[in-house]
Amino acid sequence: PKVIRRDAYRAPEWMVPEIALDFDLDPAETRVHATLTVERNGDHDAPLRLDGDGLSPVSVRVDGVEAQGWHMDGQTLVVPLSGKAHSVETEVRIAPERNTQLEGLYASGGMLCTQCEAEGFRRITFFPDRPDVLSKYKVKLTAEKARFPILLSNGDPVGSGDLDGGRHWAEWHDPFPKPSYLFALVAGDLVANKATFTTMSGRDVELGIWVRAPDLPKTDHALHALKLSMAWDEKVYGREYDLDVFNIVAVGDFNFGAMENKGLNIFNSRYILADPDTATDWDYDAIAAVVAHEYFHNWSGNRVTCRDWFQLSLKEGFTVFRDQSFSADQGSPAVKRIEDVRGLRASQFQEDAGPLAHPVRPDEYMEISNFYTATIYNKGAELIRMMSTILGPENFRKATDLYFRRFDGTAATCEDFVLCMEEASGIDLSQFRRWYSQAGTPRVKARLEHAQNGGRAVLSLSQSVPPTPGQPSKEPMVLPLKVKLFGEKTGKPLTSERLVLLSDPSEEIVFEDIAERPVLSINRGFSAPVIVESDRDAADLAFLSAHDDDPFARYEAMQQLMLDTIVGAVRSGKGDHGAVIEAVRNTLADDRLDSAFTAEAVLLPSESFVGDQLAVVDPDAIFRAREALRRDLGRELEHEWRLAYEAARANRFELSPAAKGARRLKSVALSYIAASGAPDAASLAFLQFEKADNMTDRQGALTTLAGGTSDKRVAALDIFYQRYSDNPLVLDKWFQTQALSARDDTPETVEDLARHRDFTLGNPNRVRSLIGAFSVNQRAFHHASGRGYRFLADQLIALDKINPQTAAKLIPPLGRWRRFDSLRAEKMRAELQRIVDTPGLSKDMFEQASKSLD
Ligand code: BAL
Ligand code: ZN
Repeated sequence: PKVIRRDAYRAPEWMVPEIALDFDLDPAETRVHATLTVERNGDHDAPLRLDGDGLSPVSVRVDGVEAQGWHMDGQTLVVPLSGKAHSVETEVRIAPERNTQLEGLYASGGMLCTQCEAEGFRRITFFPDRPDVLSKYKVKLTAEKARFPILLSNGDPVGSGDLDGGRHWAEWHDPFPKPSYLFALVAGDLVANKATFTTMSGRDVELGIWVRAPDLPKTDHALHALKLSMAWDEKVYGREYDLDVFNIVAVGDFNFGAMENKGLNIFNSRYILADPDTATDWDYDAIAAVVAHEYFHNWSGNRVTCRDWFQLSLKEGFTVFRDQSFSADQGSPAVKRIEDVRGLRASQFQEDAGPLAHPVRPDEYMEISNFYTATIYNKGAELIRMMSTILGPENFRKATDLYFRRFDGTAATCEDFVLCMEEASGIDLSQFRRWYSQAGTPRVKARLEHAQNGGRAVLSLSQSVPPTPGQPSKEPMVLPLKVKLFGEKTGKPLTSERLVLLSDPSEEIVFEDIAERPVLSINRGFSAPVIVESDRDAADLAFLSAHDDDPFARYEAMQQLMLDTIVGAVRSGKGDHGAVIEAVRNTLADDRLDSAFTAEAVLLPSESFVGDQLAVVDPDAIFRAREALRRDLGRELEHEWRLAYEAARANRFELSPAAKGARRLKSVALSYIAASGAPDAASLAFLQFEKADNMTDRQGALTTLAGGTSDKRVAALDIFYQRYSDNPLVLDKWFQTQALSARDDTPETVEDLARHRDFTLGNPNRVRSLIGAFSVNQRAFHHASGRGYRFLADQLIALDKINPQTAAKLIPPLGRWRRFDSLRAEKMRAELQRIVDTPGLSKDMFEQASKSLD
């Protein structure tokens, strides 16, 4: 496959200021008639080249007459044109019901819908399918009225009517020029939960969340989140919504979480539908975050879009930062930061340390779908966060105002964004730009020395960035590190918080008048996405876990203490658990902490995060060491866990942050009671499972039972299955809970589940819930026999024929072979090789699997 390079960017040869699309919709055969107004861009005599994918033109007309001399160059339609501007018409036929890739126009659950980002529009009609070609769209949809009574597209509705033969039509105009990846249509038998939002300038916007009729009662939360997002973006960024309508449609089969099409967002139903019986608190929060994310794209992505796909983080990193800030403002900022950092470490740090590492602004790709990664999204968001930290809130707002003003209606670059940050603040970000070009997670070594008599403390910092594919050596970065010192004896702060901008390979920071032995709190709030290696011992970490006044740093100290303890046990074969037990005891006893924070703070680092600290991952030794600590925490603090459990149990169900925190702590406490081996643990879990009046409690109990050996496990799984067998989103939880189980027989169970009548490779959520979950279950997936690797490869080879985009996203666990012993590594490589050697492999899979072999 061809490699596309960032430095090969050329401006489009032809612009398309306007397009009219006429769809005669039918699942078996849809006719698409497109009329493009094209204008030559610059002084050249190149023909018009229109991207297509699987299309062949039924007709091509130029300025109203049958075109002469057009031809196909591979998938591209080439039309010779002589003048500066023309009208070009094409007609194609497509078959939505046969589209299993879920890119372009496809059928899902009886409706027709689209997904065009990144390059799906070319599967619908011939077009210069690149984000820097912006057009005004007029869209006419015609379909059978009984099957598709609702016809939606981007922009505002301008007309509709009935036709002979039971068909009807609707027309939509979008006055805002947009790239083709933001095009959308939906035709279906849908109902809407509607509301009106009045914008800050007093315009009324009609909001609609469209779903199938039985799902209507599950849409209030998403609608509420949408209103909150619209108000938040006005208040925090001064951004107002710009059309008369804003529609969201939920579909069951979807590759992404959701899609920000202008005025017509299309969502994976898991990020819309919620009620207490079927959605967990985590689901509720994720729905609000994704609704906010897609809504915020209206400015960061749609009004200002990307010049080319190498700039993807311009819209995704910024929009993730915006949705993270929104969620932080809705509940506990500290807990939100903890969750985001945990996610970053689990996915992005691993990506940055492996064969698929790439910069936030990549230099090349084969298949752009493979670059919707944690690096583009989550590390991209960290870059925006660091710039906002360096600039401060006022300058950051000035800079985003400037960015939106200057680039409104255009396709911009990451460089344009950074230039606005510099211009608005007067701060030079030359060196900071390396964050965009250098892959790899920077490491910081920190050593604090204190001259006991002189009262001076010296913090020595040094940084390095590891080599990554194609980037053997790195330049030093700018690392904004928030630092503070605490007195070991008094437990009080000895300094105020200082923002250190580490930009040299090594630097010394001096603190004067430090009267007692200081303990270092560093990278507070996770101010830089780096790995800190410090010489703080268990006593220092336990101290910080109790005394630091930054909740994130407190959590971080506890995590480091736990991590050091487990890693020590893996290395030596025996664990010294005393310090962790005492630190957890103190945290549980601290009634100033909110329950959600406590629940996070007492959770052990994941097996895979422990693995990331070791030169060679030994999944069985890690599992044993972590389980031994869990058991001891359970036993030694059994009384405390039971108290916490009972206190949390007293809460009534509601969706307030306090009640959600209580439920989170309740499930964590239950899992520790079970880990203690207490004889009544399974009955306690089963009772919670049976009596639960909400999915959070029910799934929390099910998770505990599913990981154990009690005979209640099978009963609970059966009851759960029977109760929810007609609800695909809840059935996903049933598959996922088993795929993540710590039981010895998980590999066999997962193989059986892949043959279950409710398992299908046709639905991406179902695939992720079983195959995706299993492949991150470290001990089960890395079973020494290699059966986990074989299973994954078999499934992905089959899935590639149906949905290559979703299949390719599941390759990374196999690409971690370098981190394992030679026997496992050999087996992992053999499976990757088998994938690469598969005849007819997609470009998506080829890129991911072949790079993973290197
Ligand atoms: N743009 C693809 C889905 C999302 O990031 O919102
Ligand atoms: Zn996005």
